[in-house]
Formats: sequence, structure tokens, C-alpha cells
Amino acid sequence: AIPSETVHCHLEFYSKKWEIESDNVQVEEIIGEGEFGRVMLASLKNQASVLGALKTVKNVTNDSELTSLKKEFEQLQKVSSDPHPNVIALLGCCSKGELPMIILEFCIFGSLKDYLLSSRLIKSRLNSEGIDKVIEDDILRFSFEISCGMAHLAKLKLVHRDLAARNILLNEQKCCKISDFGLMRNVCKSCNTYAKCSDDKIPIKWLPPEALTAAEEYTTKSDVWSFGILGYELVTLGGSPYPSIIATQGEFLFQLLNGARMKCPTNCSQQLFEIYESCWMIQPSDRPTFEELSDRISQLSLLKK
Ligand code: ACK
Repeated sequence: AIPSETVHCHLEFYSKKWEIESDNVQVEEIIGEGEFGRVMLASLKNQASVLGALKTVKNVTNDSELTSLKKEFEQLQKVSSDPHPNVIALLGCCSKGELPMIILEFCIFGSLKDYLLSSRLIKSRLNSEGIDKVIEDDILRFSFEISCGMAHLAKLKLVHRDLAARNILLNEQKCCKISDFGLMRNVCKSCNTYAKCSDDKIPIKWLPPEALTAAEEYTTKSDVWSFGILGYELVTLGGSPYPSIIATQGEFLFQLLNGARMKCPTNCSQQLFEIYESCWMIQPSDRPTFEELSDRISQLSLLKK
């Protein structure tokens, strides 16, 4: 039964299966803060030495923050019935505190984007903070893991909508974990569409033409396009896509429809880049599936051995 004595009970976050008593959650430190909430490191007392990443809202009266967290909780629950090593796992939730919280598995190395940028400074293969100099083998492994995790989300009919290196987390084994999926965080409240909004927070350079037009047909094949852009982030160690294009959403769409695409960076093998390029077909149905992508990437890894 739902406890009635609690003043602050966020019923929409209550789940018998997932509820963790707040007494069993010890907050250690703030890890990050974004527009859509706050992330903290927490230790879970009832599960010996388990660390979790606690996500909450910054302002409980802000509906869009609450909706976003709730949506994330729902999506994570869907995945929990069929978990995957490359998709972030849900550990629990707390509905009874002042702020609702969800608890995710903790990924000590943070986002792949930051990891790639830090690795640029590493001269030898290993250093004391555990950040490696990223070589082609790592890029192939990251690509493979992300495509496997995405194939799994696609199988569960979950569309990510913001697949980018900033939303991939690395755990202690530097294993990729897809996070922040299905949030629709880019939906602009004022105009209520994903595509038409002129808000510059929309990551237009990760989006395919169909997501940049009014049609707003966003599917798993749109995630495939973003996977190709993530590939470019990998091979440039956290570089920004289309570095030479400064354009509004409309101008950018026009350029894509006229065939503007990123070129293979000099340090990247042509075979690997061709895999990422195949994700940038105008027609969604001409793009590969995530299963095909993981097959092609694993073949390339085997060829190298
Ligand atoms: O790049 P970061 O260190 O990784 O900074 C962001 C910040 O919180 C805001 O999203 C970090 N973060 C999010 N989820 C987790 C998690 N499960 N484990 C570790 N860090 C996380 C993210």
C-alpha cells in the first residue's frame, strides 16, 4: 500500500517493485547538473557497496522537468524486463522524499564525449586516472557496443531521439551504456513540435532530414542517422560534427538535401567511415538496421585481427 503519512509522496513515481526507502540512500556528491535536472552519486546501504547515480529534478514545480523524469523512469522500467549490457540499468526509485528520484547504475567514467576529449591529452596507452589513449580498436569496440545496445532498444520499440556521444556513459570497464533515451527532451514546449522549433538547444547536427522538417517522422531509422554522426564524434575524439557549417535549421536541412555530408577524416579508415556514411541516406529505408551495423562493425574488427 502507498504510505499515507508521507506529506511528499510523488505517486506517479511510486512503484512497489522499484521503491527504495530514502533511509537506504546516502547521497555522496553532485555529479552533474543540466537543464533537466540534477545527477548525484549515491551509495545504496541495503546493497553492500553498490553505487548509483541518483537523478532528480531541480525544481519540483516545473512540470516539464517532472514529465521528463517520469518519462525516463517509464522507459527504464520497460528496458528492465529485458536488460542489455549496453543500455543503462535502473536500480530503483524514491517517491517519498521532497523530490522524486530515480537511481541508475553508476558509470564512473561519465560521458563518452568527455572521455574522448580527455583522451586527446593522453600520450601513452595508460595513465594514472584510468583514461586511455583511444586507438582504432577502442573506436571499433565503442561503435560495436553502441550499435548492439541500439539494436536492443529498437527491438523493444524504443526510439532514442538524442543519440550522441554526450548521452553514452562509460562504466569502470569502459563499457558503453546508452542513456537518456526516449526523453523527447528536445520537444519545444512553446510550439510543441520537435522539428519546427527554432530553439538552438536542438542538436540539429545529429538529426536526419525527416526530423528537421515539419513531417517529424522520427523512427529508429532516424536514430541510425544519429549513430553515423556519433561515429564521426568517435573518429575525431569528440569533435563537433560539420565543423565548417554554421546554419539555421532550415539552411542546414537545405544543405543536407543537396548532399552535404562530412568527409572521412584523414586518420580514419575508409572502411569504417563507409559504415557511418551508410547511415546518412536521405530515405530512412535505405539506411542499415542497427543489427546490420553491428555485424559490419564486428566483421571489420575481425579483419583487423
Ligand atoms: O559527463 P558527465 O560526467 O556524465 O556529466 C553528466 C551529468 O551527470 C549530467 O547528466 C553524469 N551522469 C548522468 N548519468 C550518470 C550515471 N548513470 N553515472 C555517472 N554519471 C552520470 C553525466
